[in-house]
Amino acid sequence: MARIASGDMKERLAVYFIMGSQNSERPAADVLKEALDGGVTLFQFREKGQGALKGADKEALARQLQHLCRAYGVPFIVNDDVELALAIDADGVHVGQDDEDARCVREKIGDKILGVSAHNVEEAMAAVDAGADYLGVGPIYPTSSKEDAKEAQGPDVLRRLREAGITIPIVAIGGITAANAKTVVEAGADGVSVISAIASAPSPPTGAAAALAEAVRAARTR
Ligand code: TZP
Ligand code: MG
Repeated sequence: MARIASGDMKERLAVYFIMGSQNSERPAADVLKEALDGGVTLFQFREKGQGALKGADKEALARQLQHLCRAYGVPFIVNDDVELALAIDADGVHVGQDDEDARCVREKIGDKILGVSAHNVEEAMAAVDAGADYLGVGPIYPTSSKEDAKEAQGPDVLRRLREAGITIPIVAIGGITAANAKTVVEAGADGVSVISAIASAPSPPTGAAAALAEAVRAARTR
């Protein structure tokens, strides 16, 4: 297997849904299936925070959600947990600045997808050097889905990264909705990454996912 091509990665980032069992009162598999029906293009299993599953329970849920993603042909990315990603043969790993060093993760995962969170030009350049396939940039807007989230930066951070010559795929994160998706794509993001816009949408979240997909599609063709 070769590394994912940049153009394919950009396509995949259109609607990047992130979720763990802590993000919904409903079964995660139900929420994910309905979101996939709406057009989610990439999924990240992020099991962390209060009430998050651990050990065998975490792995069992990961396998269940991975199975669903496979049925839809949607890549399955694991947040932080390289060992879990390797154990279940996930499609990739996403790490933040405080997690395992991106270069070490790249060595361990070979050609799997590597996503790295970046908040500024310096972090973005280091992530590119370390072998990231995409950058997660945010929070763009205020968010209540991440306990230790930094201050919201606004869409200008995306513009600054592009102006500094960062050309790799970028997904915007933090407080993104169908209403502001156009703004972040126009500022330089290839797609949007969301937790609450889908996980906390009225049930079923199929329409919420479809609205995000439509907003990104429309913004890209402008
Ligand atoms: N990283 C930066 S903001 C964030 C993460 C994981 C949470 C995004 O959640 P929401 O609900 O889409 O604002
Ligand atoms: Mg992390």
